[in-house]
Amino acid sequence: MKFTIVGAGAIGSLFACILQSQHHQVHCWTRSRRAQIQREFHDRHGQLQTFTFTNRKTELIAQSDAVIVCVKAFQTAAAVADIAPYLDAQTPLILCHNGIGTHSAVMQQRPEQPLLFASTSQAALKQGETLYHTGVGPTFIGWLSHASHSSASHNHAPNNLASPNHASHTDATDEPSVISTLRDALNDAHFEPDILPKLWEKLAINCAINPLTALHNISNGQLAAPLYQETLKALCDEVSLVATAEGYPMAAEALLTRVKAVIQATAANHSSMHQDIHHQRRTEIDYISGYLVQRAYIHHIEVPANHTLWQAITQREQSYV
Ligand code: KPL
Repeated sequence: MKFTIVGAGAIGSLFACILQSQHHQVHCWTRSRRAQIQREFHDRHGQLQTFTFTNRKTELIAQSDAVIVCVKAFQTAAAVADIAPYLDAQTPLILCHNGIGTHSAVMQQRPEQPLLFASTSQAALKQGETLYHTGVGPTFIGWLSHASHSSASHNHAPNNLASPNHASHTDATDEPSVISTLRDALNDAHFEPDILPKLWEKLAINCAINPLTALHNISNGQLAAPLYQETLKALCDEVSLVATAEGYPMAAEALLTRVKAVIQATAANHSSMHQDIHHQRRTEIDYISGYLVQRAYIHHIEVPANHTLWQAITQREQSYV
């Protein structure tokens, strides 16, 4: 298949290398104006392979069978606007980032576009042109909603952070052909007609791990220390309440167990928010803890643990942005 990958950060580069290694045609669309980009890819078995991708060819967007947008949540709407003039209206557009809340702006721009979301637990570290595949985990891909459904009932949240609904033009159980390609390529990828519970599960993990590791300048594994257990429990209790109010019931204990499993499985890693704060970059906090707080507000649910972390990370960002 022919893919365009928008954004060649860690996850975008990982998808690009994996797909090209499986003989798919991969074209990248990055902010860099270079005609080609290169990655020295260290796979999970320590093998090194060099990949070269054509960059920013408008005709290759038009010819793509699928476009995967792997930029940060706050860059997603602008990235879609950038490629929109060249995008065929039938091409599946797959968003992939941490957090929830970009769909409204994208759907407003592209109301007819088949729109999906990929929530991945794959992990990668990019240092310059070198890419390390640092963790494996499942990827869940499913339909996102369309504007005709999303705005009326839920659009009280500022910044287009309304809760998504399902696609109006497509039967949600329809599995696009790109999914079977991604399933083969990514090894542990699954089609989820109802992607929202998966996004909330990942949101819980990110609400728990990302801000705490960033604030305390620690690896994911260091969150297993007794010092953090009370806060992790409070964060999971709050996410469980809000997810349930949103219509995605989640037991708080199950979420906490899942968070602890991810802390163990990714013990040596530094979370994406830790890396963003470390490099004084903007974080995805508004789409993680911020999104949780916005939805909690709609449902009149108190979320003090998440609110505190949202504010703390926002203040940290403002100290350098
Ligand atoms: O998704 C992640 C991130 O760093 O953004 C986790 C799961 C916390 C792994 O580090």
